[in-house]
Amino acid sequence: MPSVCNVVVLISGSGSNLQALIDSIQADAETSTGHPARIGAVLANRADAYGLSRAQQAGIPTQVLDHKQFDGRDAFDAALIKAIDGYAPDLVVLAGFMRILTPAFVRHYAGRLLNIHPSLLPKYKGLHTHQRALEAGDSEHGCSVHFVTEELDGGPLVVQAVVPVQPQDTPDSLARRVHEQEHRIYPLALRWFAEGRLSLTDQGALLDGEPLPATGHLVRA
Ligand code: NHR
Ligand code: GAR
Repeated sequence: MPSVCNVVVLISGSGSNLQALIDSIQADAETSTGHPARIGAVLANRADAYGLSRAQQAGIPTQVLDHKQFDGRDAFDAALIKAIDGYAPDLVVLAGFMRILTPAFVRHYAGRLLNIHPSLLPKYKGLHTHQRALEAGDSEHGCSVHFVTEELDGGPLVVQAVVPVQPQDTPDSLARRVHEQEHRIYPLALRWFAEGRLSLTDQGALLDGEPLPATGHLVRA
């Protein structure tokens, strides 16, 4: 890892996870060593993504690539790679990015592409995770940070936060509590990667050279 890990963040919407990453980096700005990461750019596939305003507020360059302007996923992902590589990132972070990425894209960023997903993977890959956890009557739900591989929401887990489900929970109330945990574990994973402590190998995800458990590092709300 270079002395500062340069990060490009991809978003589609509100960007509250982006904000948590920005805040965690800024909180360290005044310490003697500073934070090991900087966000070099934020890219969105929607011009109306509120996270673009958050980035601009923090003085971070932004760029929009509207997937609807491209003829298919291969063309969109090729343009996305070109735009991202213009910022020479050491790490690419998906923070509520809602487009499935092609195998060519995922391979290009192998080992330096992270996602946060609102469930305790491998449960509830895909969408509407909070509703599905409630419908299944689960007593615990949560969120996961994982390395992105070609298998959708199936890459090696880095960290999970477990959130107890309460009897009165609705998808919205549960989502709120899961979000609080997302804002805790994504900065943690970013710090580990930027410090050079977290890597992806043929043996899966390693922290400090040791294999992480299949669940990733576990934290509880
Ligand atoms: N790409 C690959 N190859 N692998 C992963 O693990 C990925 C990925 C792209 C995004 C985030 C993921 C999530 O955390 C993610 C992981 C979007 C969809 C989806 O169905 C599914 C999973 C995720 C993100 N997207 C629709 C599509 O057709 C569009 C939905 C919309 O625009 O609202 O791409 O959950
Ligand atoms: C987060 O809950 C994230 O886990 C989820 O979208 C939300 C984005 O919130 N990601 C996915 O569902 C990916 N398919 P944010 O824009 O406020 O960070």
